[in-house]
Amino acid sequence: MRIKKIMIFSLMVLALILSACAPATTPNNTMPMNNDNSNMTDEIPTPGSMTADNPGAAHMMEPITAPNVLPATETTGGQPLAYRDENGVKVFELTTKAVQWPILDGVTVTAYTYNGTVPGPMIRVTEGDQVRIIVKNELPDPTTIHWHGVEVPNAMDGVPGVTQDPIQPGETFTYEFIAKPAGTFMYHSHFEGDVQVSAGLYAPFIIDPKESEANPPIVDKVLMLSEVRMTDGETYAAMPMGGMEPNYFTINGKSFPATETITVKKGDLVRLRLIAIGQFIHPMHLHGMPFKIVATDGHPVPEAAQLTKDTISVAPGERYDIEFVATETGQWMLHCHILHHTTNDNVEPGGLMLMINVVE
Ligand SMILES: [Cu+2]
Repeated sequence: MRIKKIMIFSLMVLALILSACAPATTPNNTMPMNNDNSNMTDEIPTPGSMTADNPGAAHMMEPITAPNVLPATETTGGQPLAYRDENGVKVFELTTKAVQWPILDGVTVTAYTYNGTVPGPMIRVTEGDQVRIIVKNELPDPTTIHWHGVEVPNAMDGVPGVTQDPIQPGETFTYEFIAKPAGTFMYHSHFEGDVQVSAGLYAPFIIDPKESEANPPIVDKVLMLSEVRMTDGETYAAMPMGGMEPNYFTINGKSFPATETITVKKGDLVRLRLIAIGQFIHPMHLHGMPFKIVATDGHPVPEAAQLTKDTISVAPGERYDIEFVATETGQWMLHCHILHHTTNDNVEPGGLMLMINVVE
């Protein structure tokens, strides 16, 4: 009898709850959100959305341009940058400039670059080195450099309007700091980063440990992942929130089949330092052999915590060092598993793919 009363009471409560919820779920609901999306958009703009009355967004829509953009004189980005020694300080020189950068046979983008390549040249030093980087800005726009993940003094952090004034066109700025800790890092523009980074202002910054590694890899490659939009011969920064979808996807500034083929010997320990610098996440999948994640964002993963995987999602700003022993000969593909990212202007194969060629 008592159970029956509880059941009746419960049903009444349930009926009350359902009646209270009903107006929000009936098709007769007249809330403007359901009836008129355009009004809703006018009244409450989505943060970061592009509207005609959002002048701050205008730069996103414009093609990447600069006066007198010359064809690139180098063909490969991310190559080690030479330095000079000044009283024990390693001095590097960077010039920001626009070039015509081929990403593929017959496809050339207008790129903002460090020293004329995409990615810019690799700065590779040893933990504890004093480094000085002299940056000359030859772009038509101001810029700054952020040393992503490197533990620099605040004044060297490269945030315009916070830690420094922007480097104006024609100006030079000098960064100086002690390189630490060891690991896979990068440098990139921090001025209108949504445009300038997408346009090519990014490069690897590798800090080797002071003590030599117990089991160093035979092959050690940096792979920087990005995207770009090309329409009607004009280059645009890809803007995922602004309807500016990318149609080309690059590894070290090249789209497959122009990406590098990495040739290794059977038995070699291979380290790939994956860096996502665009505005999209890329789940990178290796055929044939699993790998271990040996470092995340530059920091070593203790051996007991190293996951064994064959696909690793690299989100914008992240770095993963992965290692595998090339146990099987053949052409093994490494590619993004968002399969639209393995196309060139919607044609497969392309984009974020490369071959690892394991030979005897
Ligand atoms: Cu992808």
